[in-house]
Amino acid sequence: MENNKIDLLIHNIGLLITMQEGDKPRTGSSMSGVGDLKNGAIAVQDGKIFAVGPEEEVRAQLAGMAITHELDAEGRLVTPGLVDPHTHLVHGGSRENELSLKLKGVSYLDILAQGGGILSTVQATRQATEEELFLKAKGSLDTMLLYGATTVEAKSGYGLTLADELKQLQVAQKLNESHPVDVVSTFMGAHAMPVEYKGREEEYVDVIIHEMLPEVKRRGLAEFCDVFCEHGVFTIEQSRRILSAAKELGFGIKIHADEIEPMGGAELAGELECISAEHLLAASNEGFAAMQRAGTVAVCLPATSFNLRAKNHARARTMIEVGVPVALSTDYNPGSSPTESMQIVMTLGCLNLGLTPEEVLTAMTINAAYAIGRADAVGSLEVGKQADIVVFNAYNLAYLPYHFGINHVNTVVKKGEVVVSAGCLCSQAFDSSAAGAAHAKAVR
Ligand code: IZC
Ligand code: ZN
Repeated sequence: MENNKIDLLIHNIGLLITMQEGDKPRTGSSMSGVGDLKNGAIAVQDGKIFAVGPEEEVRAQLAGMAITHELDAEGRLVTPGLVDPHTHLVHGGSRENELSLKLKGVSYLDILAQGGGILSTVQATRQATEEELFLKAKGSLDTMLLYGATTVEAKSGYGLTLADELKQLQVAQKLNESHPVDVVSTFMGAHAMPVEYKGREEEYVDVIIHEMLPEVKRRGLAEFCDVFCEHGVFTIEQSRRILSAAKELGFGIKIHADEIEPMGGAELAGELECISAEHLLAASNEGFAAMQRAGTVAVCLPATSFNLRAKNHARARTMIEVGVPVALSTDYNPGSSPTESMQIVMTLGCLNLGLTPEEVLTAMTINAAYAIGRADAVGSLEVGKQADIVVFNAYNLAYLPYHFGINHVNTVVKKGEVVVSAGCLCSQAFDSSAAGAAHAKAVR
């Protein structure tokens, strides 16, 4: 029997930004074509978009259908749910101790070389139980949702043993099953060299290739594999070995490339046809050309460069000019980017990378969705895609990056369900007070 019922109609949308149709990443001038229209409406059925467009046209399409629930947007701005394509969501502890070191001029790589940085989070993560990791990550996921993210990638890489990597990935899987936000998992055993492998680095690379990758695959715990290719972390040759093995096993592949030192990581991303390459502050023009040829998305992380007090920024304008699709992400992690807010990334994307508000939104919707293999389901508001929708307390797009450091989200709809209302988590979606208390406990 034909379903003659609309579950949710969002109407009186002052400015509706659909991102137009399509599941391909956008670059060049197409990053500016966001498909905006005034006086819009969106009809939702079974968690998916049934109709979207000017309100008069949508209502005409719904003639004769029952509407269960109506949401008046009161003239506000509506966009697709934001997609955060690069986070280190699941981890133990926090690293505010690094702030004073940073103020004294100690660099991120020096802190790591002294056994701090990622390695201190590895210790905290190994010590934490799965339950503790779950509660802490759930608190962060709640915050991400409150700030408008409806799909989030999560990397492992704070375990660095098979058992501890599996523990992190199982937490991400449980979050995906129990939280309104969709969590897409990436295995990142090659995030740091474990101290116990000092002087035997190639042996750890072998463990990743022969033990970890096959087991993660066998258990279906990650779709992607990522490597931190950086001076003093994993070399180009080690990165090539790990990513080639992952590709062979059927993982999508990603690489932290040329963040601090120019290593040829962008070139490697192109050579191996990575779905995305991340950071890229020190990437060369040849690297951009290789990425362009391979269709690799550049995931830029301006909150990280801000927080590391970097002197330079990723050359996002050049990337867009030469035809590399650009995505944006928080890089949420306890070291280089302790923020869950995609909205602060909007501001930094404009002011530090030189992107327009339209390019920023493209970078955190359809391009971000493509970078984690979800562009067929999310990243734009079009018929048949998931009804992941944000209503902002704003009336134009530029207002979001302009008025910075606060939360503009009014309402979030995830798969057709209202999960954030008047800026607060809806208790019927999950128990927000318990999550907040658990988060506070886990942080202590
Ligand atoms: O914990 O510092 N860059 N990985 C690569 C990170 C930052 C996360 C961290
Ligand atoms: Zn990262």
